[in-house]
Amino acid sequence: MSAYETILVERRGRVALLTLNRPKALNALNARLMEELVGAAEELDRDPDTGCLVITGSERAFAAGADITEMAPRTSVEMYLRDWFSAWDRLGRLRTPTIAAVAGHALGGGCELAMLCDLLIAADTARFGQPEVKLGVIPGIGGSQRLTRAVGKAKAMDLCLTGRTMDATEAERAGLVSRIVPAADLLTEALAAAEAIARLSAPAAMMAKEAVNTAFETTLAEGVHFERRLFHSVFAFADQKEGMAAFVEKREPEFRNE
Ligand code: CO8
Repeated sequence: MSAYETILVERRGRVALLTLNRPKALNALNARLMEELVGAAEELDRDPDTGCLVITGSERAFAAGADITEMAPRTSVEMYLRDWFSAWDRLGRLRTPTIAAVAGHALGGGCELAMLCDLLIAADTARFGQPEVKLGVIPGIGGSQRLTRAVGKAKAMDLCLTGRTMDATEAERAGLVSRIVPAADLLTEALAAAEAIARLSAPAAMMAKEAVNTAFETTLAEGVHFERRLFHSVFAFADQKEGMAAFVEKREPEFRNE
């Protein structure tokens, strides 16, 4: 994999760890970082040896938002013509399960990046918010939509209109965060979760992800129908036979992703 300026990429077996690496700017998301992170994630996603991606930042900040210095002089027409920041949508289309491991600030685009991941594991130091309104703008990477789906209108309005932040406990209670762990254990816990996911049958894990994501895009009846059809199709996989045989034989399954 090529060398990057704004991220670090590390392989740990079937798990890939992507670390945002602009510590002096609290991992502010500039265009370079967006291109590198999305490009690296897509490359890993295409690799059948990748079973799970973990995206993390530093102890102080997961990411303090889009890079305000870079964004400030932009014009509306320039942003429209370049479809500014639409590359982030590609992260939401990855098929490999993704985990955001969040410590410190996850603000604006940082909160939106975390919400683009499938699981959000938060350190007890994490703080989430959509403070764009304080800068005279609004969320632009899906914050108003994904936050509202995650925590409901009452809290989403509160965060988007006041710009206040929520701590990890409030975020977990509200449904934004999957798990809270002590800050010192964040990476260990996130990597352990990633390794557990990466040991599963990859097609089954991908289908589970697809089924859950479909819940956000469709009616209940259509979603249940889609899930049922996926469920039926899973019985064509050798991994289904292996998984159930292993249960009956009281041993660990050996999935071959087929
Ligand atoms: N952009 C650029 N630089 C930043 C950012 C940022 N978002 N956040 C922090 N930095 C820089 C600071 O300028 C500072 O740099 P320097 O040392 O050179 O002065 C350095 O990081 C450290 O920051 P602070 O000194 O401010 O650290 P504090 O611990 O005092 O405060 C905070 C930390 C509270 C996180 C504070 O830095 C802050 O409020 N940051 C901005 C948070 C914010 O408003 N985020 C939202 C940005 S807008 C956005 O994300 C919109 C996304 C959608 C765009 C879609 C377009 C189509």
